[in-house]
Amino acid sequence: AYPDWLNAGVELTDAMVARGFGDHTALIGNGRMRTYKELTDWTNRIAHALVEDYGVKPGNRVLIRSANNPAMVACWLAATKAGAVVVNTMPMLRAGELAKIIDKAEISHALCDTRLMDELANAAKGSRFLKTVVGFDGTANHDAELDRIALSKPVKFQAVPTGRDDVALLGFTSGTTGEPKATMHFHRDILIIADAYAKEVLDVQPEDVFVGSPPLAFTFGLGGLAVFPLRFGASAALLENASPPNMIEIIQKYRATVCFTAPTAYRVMLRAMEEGADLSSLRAAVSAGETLPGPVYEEWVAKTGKPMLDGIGSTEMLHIFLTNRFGDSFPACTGRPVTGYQAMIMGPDGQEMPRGEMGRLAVKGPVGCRYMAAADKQRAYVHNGWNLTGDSFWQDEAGYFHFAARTDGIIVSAGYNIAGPEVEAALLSHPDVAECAVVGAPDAERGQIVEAHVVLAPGVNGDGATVKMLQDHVKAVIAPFKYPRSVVFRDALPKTESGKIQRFRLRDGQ
Ligand code: 3SK
Repeated sequence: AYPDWLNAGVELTDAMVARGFGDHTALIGNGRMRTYKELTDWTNRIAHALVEDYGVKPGNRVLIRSANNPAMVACWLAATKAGAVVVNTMPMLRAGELAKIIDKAEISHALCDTRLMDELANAAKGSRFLKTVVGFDGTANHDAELDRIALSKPVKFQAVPTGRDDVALLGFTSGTTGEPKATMHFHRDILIIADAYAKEVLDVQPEDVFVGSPPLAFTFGLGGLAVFPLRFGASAALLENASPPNMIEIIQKYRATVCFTAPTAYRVMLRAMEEGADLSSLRAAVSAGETLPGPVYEEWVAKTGKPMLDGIGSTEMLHIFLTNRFGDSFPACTGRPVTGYQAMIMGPDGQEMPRGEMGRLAVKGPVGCRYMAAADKQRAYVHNGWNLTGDSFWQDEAGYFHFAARTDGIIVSAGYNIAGPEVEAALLSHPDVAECAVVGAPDAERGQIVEAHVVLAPGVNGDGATVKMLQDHVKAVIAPFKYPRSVVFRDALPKTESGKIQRFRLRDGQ
């Protein structure tokens, strides 16, 4: 039960100071540690600046663009306290991708790490909605416009009295077509994910130190690296570049206890353990974002003596809803629903499938799935409160859920969801590409990689230099992580009689 009036930003800062965590470390990043009191004061000063100097009003949509650092968390919490609806975005996004989000979410204000300003400035040019772009300094220097103004403000701020069911956060998913779609999350939802998953499954304690790789812009990262630690008085170490070696360094330095990342990174960490990396401080290794292969789970258990907690969540449902647990986890198994959530395998008729049979995973839970301004999506993906996911699963006799396949053609590579059509559009914007089709190809390291099948324009040579040129082109047009790691040149693409590209043939290696 949550009170009618609730502000998630206040609950994660001022309320924690009131509960006695003021001197406890909240955030570590860019070489500095911030206590809960310092974080609270910082967010209150920024909130003053947003309201008084930049005219942020309750309900305004505020975009934040940054890598994972304490300043990004402070901006998110401050905007939330000011009653804004926040859209956190990844630093890799290019102007075209940002422009779509700005338009869809009707963003009025943007807070941007000054190091990432160029693409945002381009996206803002000519926008009907975005009129105020403010720079902050994501480094430890805190020497940009927003930082300077905030410094002149009081450390107390009367947060906007938001209702528990007021929208606080928009989570964007790329969807199958690459057209971004927003899902709406209430102030209450932000706390629910902590009070459900993080409490029940991780049993977070103030002594815990969290580390991980998912961007805060992805709700997996926002939950795992900000909401969960802050809700329970624990600490989060934030890394702008969360490569496995950097994560290992931080785990060793701060004796981190909880890690959130994808199997690709855990694989690299396992190899590093053979070279002497000390990961013994980790009590919880949470794996999500892509399927956890059984052998990776088994090797982790063998090397650490602890389970790896495989989970699945979604931006639509905000965070993890199916999970393995300490003392109740198995390889190649995603466990059972988090307490308060229900899951079932739905057949094409909308009815639950018998145990052992594969079907679409549907979930229902306290956070709900609400698409913004997309009634068609809501009708297609939410039936009687059940959110139809993009994954096929089967449930065993004991009630545990097992992943089978994606149902929607999304390519999941090293934890990133990539829509093939978006990569196709980027490739087709190059004059040397006549036709193309993009599919996911199996890959031992990344689970899947983006594979582009390309028919070149007449007279263009398909050699190594062309591959590199097309890869660079994609990286320049859309977020670089979406580039095709494999490019196959073809004389023609397989098509049906009516001219539809048969991507399944390409997936089958035909
Ligand atoms: O499993 C995922 O991909 C996911 C997505 C959003 C939020 C949380 C998770 C684990």
